[in-house]
Amino acid sequence: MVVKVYGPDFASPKRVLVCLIEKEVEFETVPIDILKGQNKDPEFLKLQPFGVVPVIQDGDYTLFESRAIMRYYAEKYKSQGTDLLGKTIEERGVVEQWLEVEAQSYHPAIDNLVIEILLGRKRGITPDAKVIEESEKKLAKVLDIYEERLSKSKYLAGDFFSLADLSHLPFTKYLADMGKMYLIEERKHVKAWWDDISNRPSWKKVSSSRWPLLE
Ligand SMILES: N[C@@H](CCC(=O)N[C@@H](CS)C(=O)NCC(=O)O)C(=O)O
Repeated sequence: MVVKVYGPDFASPKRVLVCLIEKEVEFETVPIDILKGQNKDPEFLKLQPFGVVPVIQDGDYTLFESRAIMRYYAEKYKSQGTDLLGKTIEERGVVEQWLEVEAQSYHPAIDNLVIEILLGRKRGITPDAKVIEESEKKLAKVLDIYEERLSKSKYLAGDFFSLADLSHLPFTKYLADMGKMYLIEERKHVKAWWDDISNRPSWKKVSSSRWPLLE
């Protein structure tokens, strides 16, 4: 059964695409243009009641929330492709810890910048300088902690690439689109980590696809 991934051109679905490629799971994509409001169509809302992408369909199994989908496939195909969860329950715990850090601390700060700068530009709204400044400060604080962590291990959860690293890929790419890559580059270990994970063939393949926010 080929997995269907809805909304491939947006950042959150890209987490899922990278995960499926790493796990060597066959998939097809279903375009959903959120800029045209297709994510609020009644048919789409039957699959994803919150009206956001991604959602996957795997036969008659439907799942939404990008990180939940990644966890599902990383577990379902544990011994196929890249092991993204760690070998022991302790390693798994650390993967989960950094996945939560990404979701609760890293992502919200970048998301605010994306809303103000990229979406604002797209919609012709002047960005709120105060929100930008505060979000950037929050992100810098998180990255200082990453710098410390990555001075001790190659990847966030240890010496293996995991879902915790993968989950950072799509939104960190937005920093480049916003001219804010210095936040990564001025931290030696964070930069080495980013250079490593962003050069994985899975991410290169996914990130070279269409990127509608900047059209
Ligand atoms: N927590 C959700 C967030 C999904 C999300 O916000 N997706 C964005 C695209 S990256 C979206 O569909 N936005 C449309 C909207 O907010 O109307 C996940 O990780 O799946």
